[in-house]
Amino acid sequence: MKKFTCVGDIGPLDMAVAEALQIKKDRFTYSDLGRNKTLLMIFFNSSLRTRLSTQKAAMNLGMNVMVLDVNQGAWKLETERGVIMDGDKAEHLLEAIPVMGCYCDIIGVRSFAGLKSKAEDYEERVIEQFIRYSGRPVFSMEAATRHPLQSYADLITIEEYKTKERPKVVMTWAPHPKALPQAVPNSFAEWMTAAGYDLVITHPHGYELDPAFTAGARIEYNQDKAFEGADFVYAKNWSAYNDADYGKVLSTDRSWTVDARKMALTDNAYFMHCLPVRRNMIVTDEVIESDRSIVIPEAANREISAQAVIKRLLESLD
Ligand code: AN0
Ligand code: CP
Repeated sequence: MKKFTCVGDIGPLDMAVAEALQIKKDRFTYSDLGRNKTLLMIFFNSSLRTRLSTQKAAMNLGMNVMVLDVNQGAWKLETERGVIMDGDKAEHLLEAIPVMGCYCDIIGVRSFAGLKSKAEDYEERVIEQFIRYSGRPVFSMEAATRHPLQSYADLITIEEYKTKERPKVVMTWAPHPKALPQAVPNSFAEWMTAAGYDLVITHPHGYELDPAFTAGARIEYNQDKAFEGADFVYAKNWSAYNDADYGKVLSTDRSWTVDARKMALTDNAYFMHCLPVRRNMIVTDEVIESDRSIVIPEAANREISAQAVIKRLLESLD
């Protein structure tokens, strides 16, 4: 595997899950694989889980790790070609990327959607330039349109907790005060349909996602109806994807907050969220603290998905 940005990069999912569960049994089996190899993690945006779990995963593989927060301490980067750089940006991404590639063997990149231009976001300009110009295997730590390390961890978690071969998984939009990317829900839909689960997506009108990601899922605008018989409830906020409202917050309607009444409509579903979560906007205290909430084991699996991905990238090095 030379890059990891989407579900297609990881190959058959049953093998990816089996490999992850093997790693989870003994995460130090491959502690020599990354000897004298360096992982560079580049963050254009904040992170708690991705930062810590990915660093831990690389350390489990014996790697050295460097972390750069581009917006804290590095030069401000221009990303557009052709710009006269007479403003506050001192360096261009087109020099910065190959330079970063000189100092490491593998690069992880976090670069969220700007939510200003749909075309720019959905072309994945930043991570695609890293893939093209760094000379190194690159993996996504959440790019503009996908968060595959999260979805891989979500898949591992569902495989661990499911009691039916083909569980009903409900991804529900929930309110949030700020405009958030569609990366997590896009990616979740892509991975859950690839896994063959019964995926139902529920959201208010206007919050339709890119059909390229949701093909194979059922869309249900009535949240109560969607929750009926669910085995897993996956809550997430996202901003609008449609052309007219791209990147906007169309609703903060708290009748969409996941609460105990709604969870009672399910088949005793587990509650999931990628975190960070805003309590009593996305989900009530009661639900996230309940014994059906698996948000912490879900976050713990981020170390496992990252390790499985970095292991494959290390195995592909010349
Ligand atoms: C980000 C998002 O929604 O994409 C990161 C989630 C892992 N969330 C926030 O910015 C709150
Ligand atoms: N779930 C997730 O990616 O969390 P962070 O933004 O804290 O890395």
